[in-house]
Amino acid sequence: MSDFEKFKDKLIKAKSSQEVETIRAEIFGKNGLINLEFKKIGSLPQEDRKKVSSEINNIKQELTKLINEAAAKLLDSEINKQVEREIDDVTLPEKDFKIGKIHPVSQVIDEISSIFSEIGFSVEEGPDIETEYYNFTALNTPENHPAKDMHDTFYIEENMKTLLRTHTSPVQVRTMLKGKPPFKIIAPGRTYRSDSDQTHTPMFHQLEGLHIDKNITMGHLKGCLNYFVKEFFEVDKIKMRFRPSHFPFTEPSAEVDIGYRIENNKIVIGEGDKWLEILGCGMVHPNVLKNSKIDSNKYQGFAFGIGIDRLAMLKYGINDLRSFFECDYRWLNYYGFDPLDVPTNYRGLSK
Ligand code: 2NL
Repeated sequence: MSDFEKFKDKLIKAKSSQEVETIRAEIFGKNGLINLEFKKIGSLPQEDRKKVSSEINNIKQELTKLINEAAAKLLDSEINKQVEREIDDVTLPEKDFKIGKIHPVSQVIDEISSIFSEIGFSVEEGPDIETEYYNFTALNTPENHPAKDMHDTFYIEENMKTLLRTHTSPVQVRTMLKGKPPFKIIAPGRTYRSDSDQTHTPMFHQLEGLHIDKNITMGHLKGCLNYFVKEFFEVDKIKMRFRPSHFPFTEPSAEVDIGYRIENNKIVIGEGDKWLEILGCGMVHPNVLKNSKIDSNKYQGFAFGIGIDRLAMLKYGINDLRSFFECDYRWLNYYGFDPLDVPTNYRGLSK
């Protein structure tokens, strides 16, 4: 039976599992090779029928085996090729979240955002590259202020009109100019100053807060910061003091210290007879309100600024600031947080 050899050859040359299935139909279908051969038996002499039908049965078995083998082989390589193609399919649902950690700075920004969102603050962001106007002038910083010095600020252009923001306050000015009071916002982000030693890096993180409304007082500021510090350090009571200070953008201005003591070589926050400075704050200066198109006779409010990196070091016992930005994978693996454990107030921030 030459047809048998022809199909065998076709099977060997088949390039896809679908091609094999077409051949299977040509052999075993209603009008396929096998049925046609069986039909021919009726016209054969009686004595040949048994021999020929047993021959056809043998061919049938052999072809079945060949078809199944060819189909399995081709299907296998087709699946492998598909898996290879889909390995980079970013739309597939992720199953293994164990790879990668959240940097302590990101963790602390998420924690602080969660704390302030609980009392009605929303998060605002703005550009890292700022103009001299939004970074200094709008914030009531005098033309000859030392912060504006080339030694402290990274200027981008020779004419000193564009710079890397030295704080996130310009975000708040931009937000106030965009909308109408009241405002209740926080602005976390990267900030830059030309400073590099044991305790300063040229890029660092800051979070500022602003609450503008009718009849906002320093009492609100104290209550708000007291709530924040207690939530952040996850303690019930906190020793706190407001020390008079000076910033161009607030009047009056204060720096906030919290009480602490050292116990078994570890820091205990909230009690003790030592003081630690953690933030600066004050009532927004009328000139800043004016520059933000807010009527200072109707509205006033408080603002504060917190250094995130130092706060992260304090809470999570990290003693070298520069290690934050070295991108050492072992360090991140040790100090980093699980991406699935999003901080929320009610569940506990650092759980
Ligand atoms: C510090 C001091 C401070 C502000 C930041 C601010 C922002 C606007 C208006 C008024 Cl739009 N003030 N921000 C106020 C007081 C202090 O930061 O030592 N930060 C680490």
